[in-house]
Amino acid sequence: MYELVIANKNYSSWSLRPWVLMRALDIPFTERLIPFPGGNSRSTYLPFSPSGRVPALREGEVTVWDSLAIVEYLAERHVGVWPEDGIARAWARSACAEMHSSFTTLRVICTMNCGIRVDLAERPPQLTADIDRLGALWNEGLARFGGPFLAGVEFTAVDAFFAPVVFRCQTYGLTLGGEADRYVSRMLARPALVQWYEAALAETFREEGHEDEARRAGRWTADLRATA
Ligand SMILES: N[C@@H](CCC(=O)N[C@@H](CS)C(=O)NCC(=O)O)C(=O)O
Repeated sequence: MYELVIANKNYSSWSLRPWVLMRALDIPFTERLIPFPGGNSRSTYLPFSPSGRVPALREGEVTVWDSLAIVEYLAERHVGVWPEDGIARAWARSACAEMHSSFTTLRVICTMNCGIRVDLAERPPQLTADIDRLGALWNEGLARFGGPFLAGVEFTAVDAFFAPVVFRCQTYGLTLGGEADRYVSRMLARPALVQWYEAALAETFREEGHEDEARRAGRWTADLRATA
């Protein structure tokens, strides 16, 4: 049985990726959620992950860290992680790698915080550029492979990789244009995302670093999270 080590569902975008993929594909695992301790969290996660970061997937003697490595590990063991069609698979892998290495401004300004709604204070050109690129990428995948998911009819790793961005669209009211906006609505209704979201809203622990980042982003118009 796999054990997936993750952090707070409200904040941890990297944890969400393998979690939502495994849920969507019905891959059984036990979840070990270790909330961000505040300050330097590396020592908290080091017993579970050599990088001191989560997510980490553990199976017997094997530990796999980093969301992309986890996805590839799962792809060697389960069907459906990547699209069956070779062209869609190449596109999906490229889009995942782009998400992994780019969209820095989006990640920094619009940190994942599932349970709040924010009016962005400003939209610097680099944020607009990231949002435009996102819209172009999603609209390309949806048009080329026919939807309803980014690389075709099935939910695959590329949808899991962009699931944190779907929550960011909801939190910060980002619109991407065209079919991409309908994709956001479809994704938010998927059972695996609904499960994650409900658990995120139910969390009562807060971590000041993440809260500060979200305060810097703009004016909060709602905080839907449970209070202790
Ligand atoms: N590239 C890594 C990033 C992992 C990452 O940064 N995780 C955050 C949680 S969302 C973390 O563990 N932060 C703790 C720290 O950096 O001290 C991945 O894809 O898994």
